[in-house]
Amino acid sequence: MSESDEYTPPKVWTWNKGSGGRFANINRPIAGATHDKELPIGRHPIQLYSLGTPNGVKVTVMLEELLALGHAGAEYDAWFINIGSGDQFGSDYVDINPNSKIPVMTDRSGPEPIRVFESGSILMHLAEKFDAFLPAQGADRAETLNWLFWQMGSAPYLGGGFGHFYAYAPVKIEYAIDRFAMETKRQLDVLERNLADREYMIGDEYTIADMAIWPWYGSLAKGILYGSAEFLQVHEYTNLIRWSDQIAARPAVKRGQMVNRPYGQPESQLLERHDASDFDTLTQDKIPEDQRGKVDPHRAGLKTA
Ligand SMILES: N[C@@H](CCC(=O)N[C@@H](CS)C(=O)NCC(=O)O)C(=O)O
Repeated sequence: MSESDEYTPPKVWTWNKGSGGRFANINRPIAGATHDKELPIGRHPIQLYSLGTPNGVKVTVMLEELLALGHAGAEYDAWFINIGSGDQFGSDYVDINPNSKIPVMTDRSGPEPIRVFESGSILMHLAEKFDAFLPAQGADRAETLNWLFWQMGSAPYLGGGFGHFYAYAPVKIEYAIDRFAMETKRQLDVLERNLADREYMIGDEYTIADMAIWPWYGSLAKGILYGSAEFLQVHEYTNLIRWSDQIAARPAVKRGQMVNRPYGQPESQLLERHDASDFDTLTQDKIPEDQRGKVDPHRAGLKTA
């Protein structure tokens, strides 16, 4: 197929399994489980099943920030979900997230486990549970939720729109890249203007809005996403870059980014996190070479905490 090929949609859409492109093997037009699979449950009140993508990082950053504040109830087990091999379609997984996406969390601190899916919902659940990073009332609370929901509604245009057509689609379609590059630059400018006279998204206070926006737009502004720095001229968004650097420097953010991360430098990858000490002892550079990348060291019996 080339861009100049005419495409006339048939009367009824049918599933073309060989459509190509990254992720084509996991995309399906139906929901639900494809196989029976139990999910492991660890010893902590919070069980997270995730992967170190921008949507996953929002939650691990929040949990690390809560722990840094001294909230022991935010101790968590972070289990590695390989979306490339379809873990999100296992039966237990679909029971807690019928949408089959990472991240998903169960809060097992009460009499019955509570399932929480959608990263924005997870951030709100944790913020309300620990009364942290979400102002309790008034204009600041409204402003935090404004930006939190802005992120949830905007990032699909960045990831599913721009990122997909610029970096992952099997053909480069000018119309699609142009449309989503325009929208992405508009969104970057929305953030740039907001951060011109605010330290964080809502003002002086660091909130779940920053945690939701940073993994997507902070990375984009730093040229980390989709190899698109020059194409989008991201260096022009100087307020956004200042904010992005400021957040990246937080110790909890550094830790949160490492969790469930299967790429990057070996010392930045902690495939699963079950204990605070794992950051020092179980990153991929610290485990035997024949175990790296294949299994989590906990599951391999290298650590039993
Ligand atoms: N709106 C969802 C989006 C989650 C999402 O798109 N997750 C992606 C990874 S970043 C995923 O699990 N993809 C697997 C799939 O599409 O099968 C959220 O914020 O939690």
